[in-house]
Amino acid sequence: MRLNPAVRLSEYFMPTLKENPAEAEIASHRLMLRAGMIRQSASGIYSWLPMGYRVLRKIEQIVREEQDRAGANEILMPTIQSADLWRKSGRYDDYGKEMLRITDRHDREMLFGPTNEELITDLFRDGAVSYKDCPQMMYHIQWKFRDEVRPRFGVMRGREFFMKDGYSFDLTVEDGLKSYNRMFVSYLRTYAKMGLQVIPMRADTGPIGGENSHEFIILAETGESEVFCHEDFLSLDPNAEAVNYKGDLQPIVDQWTSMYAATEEMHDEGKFEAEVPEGKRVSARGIEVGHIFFFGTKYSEPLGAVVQDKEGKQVPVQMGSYGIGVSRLIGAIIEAHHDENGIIWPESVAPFQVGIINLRVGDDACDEACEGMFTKLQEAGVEVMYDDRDTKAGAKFADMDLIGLPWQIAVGPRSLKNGQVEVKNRRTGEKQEVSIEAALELVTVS
Ligand code: 5CA
Repeated sequence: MRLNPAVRLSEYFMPTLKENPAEAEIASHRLMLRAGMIRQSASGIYSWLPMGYRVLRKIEQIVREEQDRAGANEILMPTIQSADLWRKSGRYDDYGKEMLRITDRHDREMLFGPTNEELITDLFRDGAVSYKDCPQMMYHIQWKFRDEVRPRFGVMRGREFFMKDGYSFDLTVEDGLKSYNRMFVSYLRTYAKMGLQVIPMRADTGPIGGENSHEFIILAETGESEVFCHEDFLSLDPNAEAVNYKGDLQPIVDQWTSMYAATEEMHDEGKFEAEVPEGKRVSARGIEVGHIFFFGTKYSEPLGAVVQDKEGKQVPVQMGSYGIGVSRLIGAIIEAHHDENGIIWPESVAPFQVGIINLRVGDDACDEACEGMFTKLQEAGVEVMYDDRDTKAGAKFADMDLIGLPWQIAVGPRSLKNGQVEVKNRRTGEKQEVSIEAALELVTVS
């Protein structure tokens, strides 16, 4: 997947808003609307405009790379599913009103998938024969629909949302828990790559089911869940680069599960007080950006997903499922990285690394300097957005801060007379007047 490496704002569709939209209650929702990333088309259903879609793709790609690295195989299942399989697992009725049910022209009952345990179990049942087909892990990144009672906070709690859902198939419980650990560790890597400090918390399994489950939580005042954990999680380093999936992952999982961390549903105040010293007790709000489950044979048994074991016996496979809220992550990242002027993207998910601001479009020297840098940055493989619109300087600076690219290079006639341009680091706010060459060097090297 290759994203367009360079765009001119005069040709880009980025309808930014000066005012805060009244319907947006939290920063990420406000900023995504203001930066022209998304537009609501119906309650909890959004269109993704060029800037928003670009970030969605970047996050999706990080998720994909980390799933591949952990040994999962990518597939694509449909959004529309037949009700039959869901009757077999017993979830057709259990899921209730959250499931969007559809009838086709032949009066067959269909549904827009809220998740895919049934479908993938059926696929595995159909193709797997013996213990040699285990272990197996597959994932897909696909739109889901849940008719949430209260869609809110923009992409945070949508009705249509983009999810990575992965599934593991193992012969024994022991192996199943190894797969669970593998995903656990790959999640630490995934979120760290996006600039998020995530905390795995013991969690309730809800309609997915099973005994063993963790939610991956980002602390944020605007989070929807109440959570409790040891303060030391906030400085625990996932040391993402060091993970080697060939080795034993248990020590890493142990390190990340030895301290108290639980969502509201699983919280035990007595245990919390006994295990965590008073000054270290964090009770806060959090955003759930991922959720993993080990549920054994809950689906394989009713759906007949059995394989022959080494003794020739037919046994149902041990399964887990692993979700990441890809579209929700955009909201979570913005909640963690913004200021009063706008978004501050971590480099790994920034739509572009550099924004060039031409402060005097039509001035030969300014145009030439900007065009030159625009070309050079492309040649250096740096993703760049060039604000070549014929609008006021103030509006251009405000838009560039709002969309939060890591680096800005402003080019105006006065400084340019001395061969200088202004480079600004969006995160620190630090500005430097430097030569064009030095500016290119600064934004390319970092
Ligand atoms: N089948 C399992 C794991 S693949 C599953 O569906 N788990 S889940 O229900 O917890 O969803 C996985 C992730 O999707 C959640 O952790 C959350 O980050 C995201 N998510 C769930 N509901 C929504 C929603 N309404 N809007 C945006 N993201 C959501």
